[in-house]
Amino acid sequence: TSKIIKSALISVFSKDGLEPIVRKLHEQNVTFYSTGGTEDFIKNLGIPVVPVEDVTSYPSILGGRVKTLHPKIFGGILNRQDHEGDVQQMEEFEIPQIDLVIVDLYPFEKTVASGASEADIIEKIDIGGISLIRAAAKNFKDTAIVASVDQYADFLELIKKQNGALTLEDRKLFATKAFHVSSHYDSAIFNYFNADDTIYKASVENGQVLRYGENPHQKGFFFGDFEAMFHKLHGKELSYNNLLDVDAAINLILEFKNNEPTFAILKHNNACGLATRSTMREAYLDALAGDPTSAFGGVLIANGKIDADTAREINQLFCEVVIAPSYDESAIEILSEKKNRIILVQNEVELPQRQVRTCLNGLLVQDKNNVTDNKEQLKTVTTTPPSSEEIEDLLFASKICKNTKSNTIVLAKNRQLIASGTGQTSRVDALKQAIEKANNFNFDLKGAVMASDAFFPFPDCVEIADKAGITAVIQPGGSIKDELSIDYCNENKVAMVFTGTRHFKH
Ligand code: 93A
Repeated sequence: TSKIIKSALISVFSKDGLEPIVRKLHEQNVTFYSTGGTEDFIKNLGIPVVPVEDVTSYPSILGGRVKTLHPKIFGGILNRQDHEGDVQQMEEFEIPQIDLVIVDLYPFEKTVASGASEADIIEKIDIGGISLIRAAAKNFKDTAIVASVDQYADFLELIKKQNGALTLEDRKLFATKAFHVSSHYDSAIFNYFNADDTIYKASVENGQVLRYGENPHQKGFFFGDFEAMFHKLHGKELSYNNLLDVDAAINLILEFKNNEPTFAILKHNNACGLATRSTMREAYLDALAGDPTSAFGGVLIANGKIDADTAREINQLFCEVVIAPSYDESAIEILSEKKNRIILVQNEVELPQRQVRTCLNGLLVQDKNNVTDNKEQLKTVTTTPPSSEEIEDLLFASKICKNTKSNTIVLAKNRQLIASGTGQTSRVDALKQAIEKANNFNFDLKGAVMASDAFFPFPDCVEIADKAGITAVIQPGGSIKDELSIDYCNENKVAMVFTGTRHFKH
């Protein structure tokens, strides 16, 4: 798969750094083909070069707009050397083999940035160069591509190291970089043409428009296939905030996919109620009991079928959205009594494994947090171990914690979310908020468990929790002051387990 380079087409805007490449390739008797300015540059090095015009028998026309766009050039780049027919046609049409293409495109972005006129900018849309790049990259099995001045140095080092030869892996890597160059280049052209948001506005006409964004003065759009994920049985159009809540809800309930009936109520993307019970009705009622105040206007989700009994209970609550994998016919009838209530059937659809959000003038991309804490992973760090009921509650709490905005503390007992502190700037504040909420709704925290999305830098949290009646704690561990929290727990017979996995969510 390693191939020595014998011929090269070079057509570059930036000649900086080209000379040592040309000299190195010349040492191994490479035949050069080239365009106007680049050809002059090579000739001036005293190295022989064939003008593309000699290959095409065509001059550069239309002021240089058409110089390399010719079957004899593209044939030389795109032919497959293991295809009998290709080899024959190469001979038949006297097409020269081109093993390597070096291109550096017209500087489109720089020209835009310089404030040049539209005519000048349009002239800097490279057509031949981008085609050469795409052709060579497509045919990486036989042809090598260097697609930017930024790659000259790496390429030179490689051919020096490998005596003028490239492996298939090398060629594929350069092809990958080439498509990166070409896609970036086309995006820049698109952004220039779309400067007044023509396409953004066109999507309004395409019906992906939302009533508004997060607030009524913000425009909002959804780009995705909602219908593939959900079947809407009833209710008004989903808003931007509804969609965010639905996203949070399905990710949260996924943690309880194969559990007994589990019901969750969300507000502002966080769970304000969640319970696992032997029937869906009980699960709903105990989720609601977690925070009946916040549940008003919330998004509801069940991990299993919603029956008529559950629907009757839900019907007493004002809620925006109800989601479940299925419903009894009578449950749909009951839930549909409220005109605006959105009822969704959730289909089994894979969720994206990457998460994207804008950041500064670009994007942040990350893998989805697919780790769910499990029993095997827990490390008891205290002399008092958690009971088996506590272990179950700890894992239950940690699933909610993972799906709640940081900093978060989740308090749970008997597979019921009792209270959480969400999105706080300090962990102590999150804990205090959770305890206060639990007290407001008359929960007895004696024997409750606490989950934290990240480690405790000080022993203050375990102390406050202990004094509130909490008997077991789950947290990632890993603070340099872990020992202080562990010591406190040992002295006060609190059980603590480490997971080793942090669950920030911002
Ligand atoms: O105007 S083009 O789009 N038409 C072409 O056929 C063509 N072929 C190569 N521009 C074309 N190129 C570009 O010319 C290359 O991408 C490179 O940026 C430049 C090199 O021109 P010269 O060798 O004359 O300096």
